[in-house]
Amino acid sequence: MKDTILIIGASGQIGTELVITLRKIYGDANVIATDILPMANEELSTGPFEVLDILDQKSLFDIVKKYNVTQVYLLAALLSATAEKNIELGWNLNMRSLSHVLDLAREKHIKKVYWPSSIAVFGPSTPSILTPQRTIMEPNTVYGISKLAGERWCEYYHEKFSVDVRSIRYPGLIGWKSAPGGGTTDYAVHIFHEALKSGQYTSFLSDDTTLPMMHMNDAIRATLEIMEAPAESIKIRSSYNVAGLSFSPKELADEIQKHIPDFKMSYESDYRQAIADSWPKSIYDSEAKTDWNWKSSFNLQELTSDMLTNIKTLVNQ
Ligand code: NAD
Ligand code: AKB
Repeated sequence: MKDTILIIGASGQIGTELVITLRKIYGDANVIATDILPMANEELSTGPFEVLDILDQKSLFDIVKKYNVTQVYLLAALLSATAEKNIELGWNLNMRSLSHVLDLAREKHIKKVYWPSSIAVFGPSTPSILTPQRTIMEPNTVYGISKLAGERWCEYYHEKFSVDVRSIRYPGLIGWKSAPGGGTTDYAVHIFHEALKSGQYTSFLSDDTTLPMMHMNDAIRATLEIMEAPAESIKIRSSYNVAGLSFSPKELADEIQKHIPDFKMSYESDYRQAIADSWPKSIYDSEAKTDWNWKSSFNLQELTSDMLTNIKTLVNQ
């Protein structure tokens, strides 16, 4: 039987790109895009789109049955910065959405689940350089706590109920097709748009705040690779570390200045600084490399050049 895929949170930064990529592989009609918001991006109109609040379990069930869904990619969440501003919704949405989807798999209505975790599962007591897969995990943000609890929930459902759930701890994701949705790493997307529009940017993180990041193309490829790997090669059912590259706002600004010599960067840290300071600077990902052949492909020069070229083309269209 051919798979039918349901994407929840399809209008977001990752969802938009994942829908486009999955429709190329599985066919437009077999990838159902859903979001709590009505369709805002025309690129999602190539196939089915439904408004779905993931907290409404009955509507989720109805859509799964209507389309004979076999795989769910759950992307709806409140990200780190937004969740700190609304901790009840952050916890409720991030945890209940996962329970609703895992329960569908436990009851055998769907076969496979993808749910992303984050580097936010780590905290201030975690070794911050080349953070290993297994280490101290004491996150101090509601987002990080929800992701860590979600990871334990995924592993539990796999071990107790044989649910085929797969997950990656994404770093900050940088893509040109869609806007980021309220994270601490969002500066690394906004900076490109502002550099081209106004020639200046004020970073809400300090110049030397190094964080793990990844080009969106690599993140989408990693997602497809882990989902397509044979079940027996997925040995970690909580979530896998994956590394892309690491840089600070100053290093990114310096790289942008090679393309836009007059680009001016200034720094005004806000509440997101404390979140960033609690996260690793770099990630060690040998398990993902060994288990499902993960390999990143963008360095800072390539990422900067790709972002500037594509955003320039987009705004000139
Ligand atoms: P986003 O904020 O851009 O998108 C989330 C989408 O979920 C939005 O379109 C929103 O409208 C939708 N949504 C919110 N509440 C909903 C509800 N009740 N029902 C249905 N949809 C709802 O987020 P993103 O960046 O695309 O992230 C997707 C996932 O990846 C999240 O779990 C996030 O934690 C994880 N992640 C993202 C990054 C990153 O850098 N973007 C890094 C690590 C992990
Ligand atoms: C955020 O900043 O909240 C996300 C993440 C790293 O999870 N980009």
